[in-house]
Amino acid sequence: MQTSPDHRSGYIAIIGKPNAGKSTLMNRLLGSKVSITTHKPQTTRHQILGIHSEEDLQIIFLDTPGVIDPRYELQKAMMKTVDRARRDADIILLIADVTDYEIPERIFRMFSSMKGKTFFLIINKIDKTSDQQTEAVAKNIQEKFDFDGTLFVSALNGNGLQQLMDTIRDYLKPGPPFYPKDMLSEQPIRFFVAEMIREQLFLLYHQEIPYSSTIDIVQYDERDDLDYINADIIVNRNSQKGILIGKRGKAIKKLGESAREVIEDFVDKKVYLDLHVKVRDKWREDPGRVRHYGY
Ligand SMILES: Nc1nc2c(ncn2[C@@H]2O[C@H](COP(=O)(O)OP(=O)(O)OP(=O)(O)O)[C@@H](O)[C@H]2O)c(=O)[nH]1
Ligand SMILES: [Mg+2]
Repeated sequence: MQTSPDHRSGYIAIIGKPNAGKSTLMNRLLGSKVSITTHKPQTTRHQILGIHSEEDLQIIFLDTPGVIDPRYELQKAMMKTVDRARRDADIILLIADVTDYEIPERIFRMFSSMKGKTFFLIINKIDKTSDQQTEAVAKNIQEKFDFDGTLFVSALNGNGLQQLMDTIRDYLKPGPPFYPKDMLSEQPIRFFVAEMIREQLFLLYHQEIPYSSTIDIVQYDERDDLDYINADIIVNRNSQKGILIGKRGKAIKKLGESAREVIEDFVDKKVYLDLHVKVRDKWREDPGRVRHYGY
């Protein structure tokens, strides 16, 4: 592909605490829902690529899991993902929720050396508080890092996002497009389907259930009349199986129905979703299993 010498491109990592609104922000900047979002922390577990292309530029966003001190293997893999995105990025957006702005020690350590990278502070959720409070929070965080700039946004209602896009454009360096211009993300359909099931699982179940589960797409058949999807819900302990299924299968039926609706919307086709619960004892503590399930 011939590209003009004026073409610009760059990788933009979106990093911050769980629930800061990283995935919501990326989706909103792209104008498409690429990354799942819920009100629960630690929704994102992978690096989710979101590609924004124009004729003479390409911005590759890297949405990342929220930064935490990892307690088990799955969380360790999630933190490796954040670190990889940080290394790969040209520009880093540190996202801070204006109502929950304490910066954990781990983030300080991560950004102690930022040579050659552009670093922006993004204060998110400004719809939730006063300008005065927002300014105070920004000042507090600015004292701790050397930012190239600070922007105030609401990923939810879109305030400040045009300015953020313009700022990113200004900082892009000359470079080729790394992906075809009509591409929005890189993972295959089955990845997004697993994520959509996991999103519904996060929304419908409580306490440790979302954090103990992962989705394994066993079969994905694109048939003429519908897509047939066979997926396993993997849980960490035997006692969680009953909770997932619920009394007379009510809970899993509800999960299946809501996930199917979201998937049908995504593939724009009828879907048959076959869900089964499997116990894989302590899978999230086991490096081999964590890798096996795609983390
Ligand atoms: N009021 C308000 N809520 C927001 C805003 N941005 C995100 N949220 C909400 O914050 C919650 C978390 O959003 P996510 O985008 O999933 O957050 P995240 O940083 O990706 O979280 P993890 O993937 O868990 O690390 C959701 O309920 C969003 O609707 C905002 O600008 N204003
Ligand atoms: Mg997220």
